[in-house]
Amino acid sequence: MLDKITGQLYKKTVAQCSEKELYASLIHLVRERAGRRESGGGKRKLYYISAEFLIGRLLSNNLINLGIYEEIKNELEQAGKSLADLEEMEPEPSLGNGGLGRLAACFLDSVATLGLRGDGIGLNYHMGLFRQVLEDHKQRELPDRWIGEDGWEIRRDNSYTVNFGDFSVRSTLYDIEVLGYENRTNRLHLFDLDSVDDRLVKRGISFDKRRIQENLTLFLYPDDSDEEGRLLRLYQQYFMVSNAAQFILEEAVEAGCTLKDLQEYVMIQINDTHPSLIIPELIRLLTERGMKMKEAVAVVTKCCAYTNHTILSEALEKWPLSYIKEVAPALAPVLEELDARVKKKYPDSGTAIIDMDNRVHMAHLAIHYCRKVNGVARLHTEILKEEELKDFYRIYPEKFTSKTNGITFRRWLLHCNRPLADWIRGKIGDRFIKDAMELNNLLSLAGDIQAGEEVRAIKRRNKEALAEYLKRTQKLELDPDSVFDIQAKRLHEYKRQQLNALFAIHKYLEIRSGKRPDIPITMIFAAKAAPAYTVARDIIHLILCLQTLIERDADVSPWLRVVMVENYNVTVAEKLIPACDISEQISLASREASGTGNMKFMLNGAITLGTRDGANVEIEELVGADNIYIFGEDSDTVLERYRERSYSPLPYYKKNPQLKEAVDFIISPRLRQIGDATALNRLYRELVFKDWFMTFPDFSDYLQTKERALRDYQDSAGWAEKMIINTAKAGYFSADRTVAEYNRDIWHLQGG
Ligand code: 26Q
Repeated sequence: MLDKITGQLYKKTVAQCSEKELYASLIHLVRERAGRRESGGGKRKLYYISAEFLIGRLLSNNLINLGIYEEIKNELEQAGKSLADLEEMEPEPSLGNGGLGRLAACFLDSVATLGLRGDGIGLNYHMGLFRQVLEDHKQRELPDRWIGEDGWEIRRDNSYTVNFGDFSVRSTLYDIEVLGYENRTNRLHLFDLDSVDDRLVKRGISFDKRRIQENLTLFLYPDDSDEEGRLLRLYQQYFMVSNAAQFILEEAVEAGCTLKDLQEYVMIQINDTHPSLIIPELIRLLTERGMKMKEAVAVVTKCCAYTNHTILSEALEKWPLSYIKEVAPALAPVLEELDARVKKKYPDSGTAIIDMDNRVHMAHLAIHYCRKVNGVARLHTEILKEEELKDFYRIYPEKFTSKTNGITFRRWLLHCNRPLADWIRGKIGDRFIKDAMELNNLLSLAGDIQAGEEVRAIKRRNKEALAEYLKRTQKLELDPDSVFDIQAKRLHEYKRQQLNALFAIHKYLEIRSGKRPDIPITMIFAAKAAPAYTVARDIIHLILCLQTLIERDADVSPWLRVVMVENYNVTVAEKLIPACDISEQISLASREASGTGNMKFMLNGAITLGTRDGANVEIEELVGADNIYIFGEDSDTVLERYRERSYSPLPYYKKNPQLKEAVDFIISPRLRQIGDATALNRLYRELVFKDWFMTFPDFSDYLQTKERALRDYQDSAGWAEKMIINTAKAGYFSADRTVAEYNRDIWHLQGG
């Protein structure tokens, strides 16, 4: 099959082609086949608009979704070539920070797989999230250029004008085809600016933030914590929504829409508030075309829905009205009008769009002027309704709905863990690929000795593969005979990598004092910190110092290893997740909206060690208390503490000698010899005097629960039973289920 393409393109057989030629031929082949699958579906179309699409590498997934993976792999093998080598050539498009961006990518896969008409709309960042290098026990950031000559992007003819306050720009559209599993092909539309200049990037990832016409789509914005560059981010947002609005109206009108009936043609899902300016922008365009304000507002409200991904107030976007007047002056009167309508109807200032300090609350805008608002897990939605957004819930109870996140099993099982996928196929057939609830049929194998040995053998092979990969790419040495305990996610205080690091210190001191664990433990961390987020950088520093300390300690290192894997991204996740025994999901209860890594680990047979937070709550319900390790205070207690502002870490520190010993070790001479005393001191003080995410109250329970997990791990048959139950119960977390629910309750698209 590939021979035909290489013949056409290069007049060569597969065996004669270079890797570069084969890679280009595969892209060609995929495109040819993808293009044949676009028909079907009803009149209404979904536009999933998001500042991030963390799509990851596409080659293998596209081959899987076309159903030709095995065939191509064999054809290459017969010609003496390896598909794995070609996969490694593909640069990863890291067009997202973490969960929110990856969710958008999983949803695109599921929308196409369910045969629904739905495209993504975002920005064509020339550099995705920075590449992380770990040096001198610190994170350094490098630019990550991913666009090359042979890629998946197709340049389109669409081009629009975007008017900013002081100048105008023209856009260019690039498309990436999104192939559903044995179903339709949709598109990811990424808008770019022709005048972008890559040469603006100086040392690392720094660049002149004021030269908007040259830098607008240069970078994915990596910070959710610093003030600098906020204006640039607003320029990016307006560029995205202005293009999106023009594009959507153009497509609708072409399909026969009269604008008054826009909701019959268009459904827009707004991924967090980042694209929420599409609401006033669409209203503006409709009134420009002669529609009355009142009607335009009603029409647009019917077309839009908003997903909230966070309850952290610092992550809720508020823009000074003056910024909006500078960046998108045409939107200011529309926002003022929308705000006036709200204030007239609901005088309570807590629900205003523009507050007393003239800041525009993007979430408030989205809630008032969308038909639906959803949280991303049950607990998260409950907290929104009862706490964070309670004033809005009172006004619009019918708008609120919960949509527990999901993941695509094509990437997070079939592609990343072929041995397990094949094993499942052998046991229950392959219907689970399209109907994930079929995995439940594995339950009859839980407790089966033979089946247990088989899944353990697969896990063992995956651990070896990870060890081999990390040795080859990062010179890290891992012992596959040890238990792999993994925490892989963005670095954030609320996710509490620091709690896990305190465990590492505790364990280290225990081993030093002569108490060896029954089985060696490998603690694996993988995380990027926002460049401006000092505490997060300090936590990385601590972990790297511990890594070195233990590496150099011949008494401890046979029993405990701490490793920080460099440059965590989708590609690395695909290697880590199948090799995990214990999945760390230890956020402070109430802070993690859902988590999706937790689902990926569970699906791949890891057992969760976690708090009752986000989707962990739903995991616990599904697998039962025997098949998950839950610890720590619950969200009600935590929320109460926040309300009372009563929390102080000091009493815990003083009362608990094990905790004090671990925390004090951060500033011990042994660590300061390895690391940077300023950073270690700062972290120590942060914990002892603030501990904003309440690690100290959970420390003891965490310790005990983790020890229990480590003990249970040694009962191999019992552990294998838990593994099978976790995989069997993961079906609920298929993004196909999530997307089907969005469609049932929000989008109402016709299936293709
Ligand atoms: C905001 C303002 C200025 C600059 C940046 C930002 C910004 C950027 C990215 C704010 C938030 C994000 C990303 C948020 C995110 O990834 N949230 C995660 O979403 C997942 C999918 O729903 C959930 O599973 C996670 O629990 C949630 O943390």
